[in-house]
Amino acid sequence: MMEEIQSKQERSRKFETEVIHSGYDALKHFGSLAPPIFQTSTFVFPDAQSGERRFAGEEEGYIYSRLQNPTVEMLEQRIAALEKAEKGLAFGSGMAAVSAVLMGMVKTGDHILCSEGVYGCTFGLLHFMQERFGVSHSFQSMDGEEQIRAAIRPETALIYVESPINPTMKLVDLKLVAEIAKEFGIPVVVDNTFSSPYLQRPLELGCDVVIHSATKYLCGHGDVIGGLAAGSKELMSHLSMTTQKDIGGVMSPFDAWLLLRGMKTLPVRMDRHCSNAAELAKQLRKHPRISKVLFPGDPEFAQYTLASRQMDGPGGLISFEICGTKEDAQRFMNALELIKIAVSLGDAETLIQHPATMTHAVVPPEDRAAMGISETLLRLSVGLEAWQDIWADIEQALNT
Ligand code: 4LM
Repeated sequence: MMEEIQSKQERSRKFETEVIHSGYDALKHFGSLAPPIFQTSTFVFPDAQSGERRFAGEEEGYIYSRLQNPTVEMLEQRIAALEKAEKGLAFGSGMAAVSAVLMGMVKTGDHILCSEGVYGCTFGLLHFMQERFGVSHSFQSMDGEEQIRAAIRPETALIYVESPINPTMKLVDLKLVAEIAKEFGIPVVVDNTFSSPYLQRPLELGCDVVIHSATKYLCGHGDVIGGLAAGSKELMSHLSMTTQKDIGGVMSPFDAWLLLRGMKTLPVRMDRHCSNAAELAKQLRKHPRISKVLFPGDPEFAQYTLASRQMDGPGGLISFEICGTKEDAQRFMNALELIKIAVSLGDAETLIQHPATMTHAVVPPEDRAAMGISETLLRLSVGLEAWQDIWADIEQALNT
């Protein structure tokens, strides 16, 4: 136990340094402490032959910002360092990253095995791929070895999981899934948005690709829509030359710069998100008008042992059910004063949303029920304010 704590501390010390310095060398940029924003669409070739060689991949050098941009590359190198990957890729949104990875890794006739739930737009994309491109999928709780094995079909080409799952907070044992997938030669893709690499690094557990909606904790300030993916050099290069380049959902240099800036404070922000959420979960659990609390840091959480082993902290998201009906849940939201009603998560401001009518409204009611999303479930993205103020707001709204 002591060794485990020590190694967690060492890892986070290194992480705290890397998140500030990786991907950028000031002395290569006139000593500018802040990274320059290369706000350009295209790059000038010294002569026609050089242009020809660059297009043929025979000469190093930039061509066009949909293919590569120096500021965006700094961010790609940073996420690779943090996720312990060989190579990172940046996209214009989390969904651009999800779609580029999925479309780049499967083909017609393949099957994608998914965790018991996924973000609503990922659900929509999976259905679109099924209807238009003949790529099937199934959702599966992955609680045990036998369950995972039984869900793998001959045509399963990819395993796609969120952990924790949005918004039910259920966890997937990433090491177990990766071990079984290896036996079958199936790659495992993990959407690591809810944890951020500060709390969970799926590649270290044997998974193959990590995806982030960088819009969330990595940005941390609610002012960027962005996505990231990281994995082996071979796979990321394949994606970069196919679905990233040709579908073209790339990130702008300015958004990459905002992310490079926001990410520097990820560890300090995340520690505060985690401690605030832990205090609030305790209060919510005690309140008579709350019927269920879903928070990986709660000792009564069904997968508390797995959370303690797999994650370096519980994260800043709490889902809870309030007693009553959907209308009661909406009345409670409307009575909040400090907490903002908004989708998204990981910002300084505490946000609340109603998954059944917001992030997961596109999911049909029966699928929502199977995922564990009820009409009274609310998702709280705990911000960086004083937790006592957040609790006071929740308490007054519950009493209204
Ligand atoms: C939300 N989520 O939950 P972009 N993966 C996960 C996500 O939660 C999201 C995305 C991908 C929410 C947005 C409104 C686990 C988004 C998609 O929004 O495309 O950056 O990420 O509130």
